[in-house]
This record gives sequence, C-alpha cells and structure tokens, in this order.
Amino acid sequence: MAKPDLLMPGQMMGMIIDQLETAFNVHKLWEASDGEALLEQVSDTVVAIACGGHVTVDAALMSRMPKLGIVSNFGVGYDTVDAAWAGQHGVYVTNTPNVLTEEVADTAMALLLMTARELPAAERYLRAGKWPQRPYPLTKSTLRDRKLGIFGLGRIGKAIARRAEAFGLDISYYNRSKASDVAYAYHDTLEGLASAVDTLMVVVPGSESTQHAVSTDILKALGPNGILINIGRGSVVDENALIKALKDGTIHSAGLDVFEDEPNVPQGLLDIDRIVLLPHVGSASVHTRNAMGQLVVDNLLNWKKTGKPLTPVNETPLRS
Ligand code: NAP
Ligand code: 8YV
Repeated sequence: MAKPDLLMPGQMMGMIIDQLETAFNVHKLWEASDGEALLEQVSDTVVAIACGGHVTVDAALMSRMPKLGIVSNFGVGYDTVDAAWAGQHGVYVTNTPNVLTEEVADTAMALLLMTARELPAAERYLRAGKWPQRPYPLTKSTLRDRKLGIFGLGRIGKAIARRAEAFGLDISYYNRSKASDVAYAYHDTLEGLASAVDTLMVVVPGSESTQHAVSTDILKALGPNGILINIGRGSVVDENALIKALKDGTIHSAGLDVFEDEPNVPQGLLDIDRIVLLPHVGSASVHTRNAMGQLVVDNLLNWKKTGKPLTPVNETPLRS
C-alpha cells in the first residue's frame, strides 16, 4: 500500500526524518527548488505536517490541504502553528510537553545565576588576560535575599520554582488562574507580581494574550534592583522597552534565551555587556532534543495507527 503524504516545511533532525520515512512519503519543502510547485503537487493528498523551529504553519497553508489530519510540532510552545484554526477544522495539533521540562528549568536557573553574578562577563575578563592586573569587580547583584516572581507557573515554571526553593529564594507567581497544587503566593495581575518581586522569570507561551506583556510599566514595577529572565518566548517582552530600561537603570539586568525576531538579536542588547544572551538553547541537549524528536514521531505514528495522537494541544482535544 502506498505511504500517505507528509509535508515537512523546514529541516528537522535526522532521527525524525528516518523514522517518518518508514511510514510516510515525506516531502521536504525546504529542499525543493520550487516550493510553490511542490505544494501545488502534494497539497491535495497531504495528511500530516511535521514542523518546528521558526517555520510558520498558518491557516493559509493548512487550508490548501483538504485531507490534513495532524500537525506534529517539535517543541512544547506552538505559537508558530495556528492551533485555533486547526481546532475549528478537525485537524489535530500536537506538541512535546514534559520531556523537556527539567532541561529547560536547569537552563533557566543557570541563566539566572549567570545574570545575577555576571559570570559570562567574568569569564570574558579572564580570557582577555585581565585577571593578573586586578580581580574582576565585585558584582552589584546577588541571588541572596531575592524575591522570584514566576510569570507562567506551568510545567516548566513549577520545575524552576522547585529549583529556586533549594536556592532559598522567596517565590510567587502570576497565571490567569491560581494553581491548586502549590503554596507559593499568587498575584492576579502581572503588575502586582512585578511590584512584589525583584526578579521576574518569564515562562509563559507566546500568544496574543502575552504579546509585549512585559512592558515599560512592568519593568518600572520591577525596579532598579530588578533582573528579568526570559526563557518563555521573545514576543512576551517589548525588546525596545527593555533596552531603554537597561540603559537608563529602570532595571538592573536581564538574561534572555529567546528574542522577538530570532535568530536576529538587536544591537541595543548586544551593546550591553553585563546582560546575558543565549541563542535559544533551553532544551538544546542531545538527550532532550532526541526525546522531543521521538515524541514528534510517536504522535504521528500513533495517529496513523489509531486515529489519535499522544499529546494534542488544548485547542485540538482528543475526539472520541
Ligand atoms: P504550560 O505547562 O502550558 O505552562 C504555561 C503557563 O503559562 C500556565 O501556567 C498558564 O497558566 C500560563 N499562561 C498562559 N497564558 C497566560 C497569560 N496570557 N497570562 C498569564 N499566564 C499565562 O507550558 P510549559 O510546558 O511550562 O511551557 C511554557 C512555555 O515555555 C512554552 O509555551 C514555550 O514558549 C516556552 N519554552 C521555551 C523553551 C526554550 O528553549 N527557551 C523550551 C521549552 C518551552 P494559565 O493558563 O492559568 O494562565
Ligand atoms: C525548542 C522551545 O528549542 O519547546 C519549545 O517551546 O522553545 C524549544 O524547546 C524549539 O521549539 C525548537 O524549535
């Protein structure tokens, strides 16, 4: 029997491609010399899409595929996929929750420590041969006595909170709804949280409701001793407002793993030496990326076999 057609708009890990090719006829859009011609050729028969990274799977693309049943996304965040449209049109969207939670929480804590203690700048100082002249200056900030506010206390937010408890930090959070399984202090607005803490950890998904939620007003509420860490999505922070707040002392520092226009990082951020900038490496170990890749594959194979994927997103719940 002929294998069903699957569209892969952007390059994915070899272990994903190899496994999918055993069950699907995989069409690699990124390799096509004429992408539009490939889409013309396969759109009527494509039943599945496998995607990830910065590739957008929007209504315009999905609506060209009358037989589409599933979009399997590499990553727990799926802001690049129009899941609302998919839900309204009977198309499953799946993501990769849980398998990356602990890795991303490790990275978030590392980023917080690196930022508070200026560790990357101190390392650059040593490599530049400056240590023999004089020791690296004492850091203005410390993790000691910090109050950590978590914006997005979900799977990853809770894993960060567990780590932060061990570091002796006072923890509070803001979500749209109060979590029933934790005793951390809850704030029902982001402004309320930012006013009550000096360290804001962003770990919410990118969405219309979180777009530029971290604004000039939120940074002012965080205050001059404030540290902003963003491990969630670049779109959540107004980058221009952040650059201004860092330059004029509205907040003290920032550690960012995600940016508004990845992989482009604004010069205004690159120019500030004391802040810490990572190239979206929250989940980027071989161990965790393989686990994510396997879940992308398993969602597709399970759907092909049973009609149901393993981890559909909220907008596309399992159908009986
Ligand atoms: P999750 O379990 O769904 O948690 C998301 C949390 O955000 C929930 O507690 C949710 O609570 C809250 N939230 C959502 N929209 C909100 C809003 N408009 N206002 C306030 N709170 C809101 O997801 P997760 O697995 O922890 O992942 C979180 C995000 O981390 C992902 O979506 C992704 O963007 C990011 N991420 C980044 C990396 C990286 O490499 N840097 C890696 C993995 C994930 P309520 O629904 O109650 O509001
Ligand atoms: C991935 C992520 O790096 O899971 C997410 O939401 O941001 C990261 O784990 C990314 O999705 C891979 O493209």
